[in-house]
Amino acid sequence: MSADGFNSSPPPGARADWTIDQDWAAYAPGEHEVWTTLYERQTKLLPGRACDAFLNGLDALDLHRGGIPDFSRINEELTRLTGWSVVAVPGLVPDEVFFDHLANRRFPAGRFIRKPDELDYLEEPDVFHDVFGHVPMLTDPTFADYMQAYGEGGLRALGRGQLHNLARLYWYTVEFGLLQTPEGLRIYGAGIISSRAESIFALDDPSPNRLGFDLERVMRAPYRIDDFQQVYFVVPSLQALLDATLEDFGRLYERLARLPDIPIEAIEPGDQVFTSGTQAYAKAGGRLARNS
Ligand code: HBI
Ligand code: FE
Repeated sequence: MSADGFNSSPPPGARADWTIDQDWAAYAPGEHEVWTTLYERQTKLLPGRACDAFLNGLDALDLHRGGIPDFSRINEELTRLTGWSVVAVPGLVPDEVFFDHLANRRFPAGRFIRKPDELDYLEEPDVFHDVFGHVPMLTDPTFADYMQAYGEGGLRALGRGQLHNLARLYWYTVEFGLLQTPEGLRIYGAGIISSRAESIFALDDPSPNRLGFDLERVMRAPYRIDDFQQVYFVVPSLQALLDATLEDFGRLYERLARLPDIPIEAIEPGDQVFTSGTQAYAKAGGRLARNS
């Protein structure tokens, strides 16, 4: 345990909590162009696909100024709305650092942006995935409370060695969650919203299952990090997401320890089924099939 209470020491140039200065003036014109290309692609596509909380957040934060946003400018409005702020980090940070930031209403966003030849897919979350994908939802008070509760839960889960269950909750909500609305299913998950192809696939493609959100069910579902999801979980409202964090996670983890994972493409008898998917995309080899 290092002096500041975290197990792993930060990379050179980063502070003890792994944050760095965004140094907005240091971005090259080409990096701002990548942001603008991605931003314009997604904002053409997302009306009618992204949920209202996301679209309202995009407007409230005025992200269309062109180019990579200056976090200090975003934070003036974001902090006024929900007390959240965006902090710059070099990339993925250790779990306990990540959860500590979320528990304190700080969203760690990668400072770097992908290269022009990586527009469609990248390994690690960059500033477009983090700030375009995640931050607009943090202007919604209910979702803002959910993300802080998730951070607090993450710190507790770390203490109990239960992180893998909680990582699935994050994955199937914050990253790849769908929301039920009177107009149909809408996206709130950042991993979908920041991806042109998955913004289409997640709502329109007959391949994936779309199932009703249930906390225990989600925590038993493995996930894919390298390709489109084979299942998406649908919440009836953002409030339902926040309400789920009020459950007694200790008893939930005890139940989960005795229950096997549910295969990623499976539909269980108790599932609320919005789409019983063909799994054709996954059967055809996924991303490889798409590019071939
Ligand atoms: N670090 N910067 C950053 N961004 C993430 O999304 C992130 C992370 N560290 C850990 C992590 N996510 C996951 O382990 C959690 O989502 C569970
Ligand atoms: Fe993310």
